[in-house]
Amino acid sequence: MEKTWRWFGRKDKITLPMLRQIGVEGIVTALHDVPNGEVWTIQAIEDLKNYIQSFGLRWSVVESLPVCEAIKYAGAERDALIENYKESLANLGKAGVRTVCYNFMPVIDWIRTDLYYPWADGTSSLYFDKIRFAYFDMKILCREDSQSDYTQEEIDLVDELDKVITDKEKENLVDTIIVKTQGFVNGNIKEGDINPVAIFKRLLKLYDGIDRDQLRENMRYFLSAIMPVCDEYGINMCVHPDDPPFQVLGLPRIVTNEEDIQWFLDAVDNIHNGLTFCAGSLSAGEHNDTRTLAEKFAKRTHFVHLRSTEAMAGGNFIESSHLEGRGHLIELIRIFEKNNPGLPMRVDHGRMMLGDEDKGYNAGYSFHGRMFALAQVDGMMAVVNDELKMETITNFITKETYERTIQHSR
Ligand code: DNO
Repeated sequence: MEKTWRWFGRKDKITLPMLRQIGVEGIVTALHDVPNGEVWTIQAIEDLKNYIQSFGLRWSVVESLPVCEAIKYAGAERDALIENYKESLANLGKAGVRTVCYNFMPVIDWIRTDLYYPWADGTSSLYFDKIRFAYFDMKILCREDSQSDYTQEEIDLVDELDKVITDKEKENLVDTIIVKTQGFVNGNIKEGDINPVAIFKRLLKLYDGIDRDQLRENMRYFLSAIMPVCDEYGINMCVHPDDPPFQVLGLPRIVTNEEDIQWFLDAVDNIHNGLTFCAGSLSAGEHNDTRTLAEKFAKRTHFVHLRSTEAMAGGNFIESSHLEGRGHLIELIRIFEKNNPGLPMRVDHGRMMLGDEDKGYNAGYSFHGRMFALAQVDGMMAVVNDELKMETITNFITKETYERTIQHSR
């Protein structure tokens, strides 16, 4: 697999020369300064590509070319936005950047309730606590009918929490769920926005009456419209699974499990319509086994995120070590290297460690933690590639011996 790294552009404190030193080969990035929905010009793309190349690296994957909300909920501006999207894709194609990651999650991208969940060894990682999330939904957003999404036991726990939670904790919850984890990925809400909860509620309203079937149709519409450009320029689109992979806040989520993945692959049956296999997102749902999904969808996977999670009691999950948890990363590398070798892969989030905490990195995107994870994954890849080499040699020897035996017996 190609070792790639998510880099947030020239302003990223983790610089390209640093990445060269730790063995990164390809860069995963986006034109972060271009507002969502606007065309990525060929000049801006070429500029960034050349900058990356001047450090001996290549721009391997775009993450993300964001899909505007109006495309997802089929607003009046949908066709105009799709035209812009196609133009950006064509420009990327002309510049030779041909793997494009995006997501089709309404309003909210990935969700965590805690950015610094402590481990006994002094490091920390990202965490999702179902009751705190339900608290945000029921007591902060005060979403109509939210109660019907939770069990009586969960509702009671939310009421208990309400008695002890501090204002600071409530503020942190809002900041974590809809600002810190979102600002740098989807542009809906940014750091510094006044009253993010009100903005968020307005966004939720846009999806009134849109269920899973309708969202699926909107995804089919979008993919069908862009496929001709992808065919022309050889662009591989790869949708990121919903993180976590279940329904939230009354919004439809449509990339959560095997059936969902099969649906969108069949809906637009074109090799350029593919998947970002995010082991972390998929493994956060107990209904998913990453190994089965990888076996099934390896050929339509264009990009891999290697990260693991540990599902815990009550619907909580934690981002675990890359060597452990429900991600089964060693086995995934084996499956991908056998069935679709050489895919770009990036270690996804890493733990906060050794001073990462004070650097102001984007949530999840620490330096030491990700470097540590990359070293672990590098080791896993070396072992798998060795195994595969041995397998080829053994097959060759067996075949030779077999043929010689046959010849002798003739
Ligand atoms: C979170 C990321 C996601 C991902 C987008 C792709 O860390 O994995 O935000 O970049 O969903 O569009």
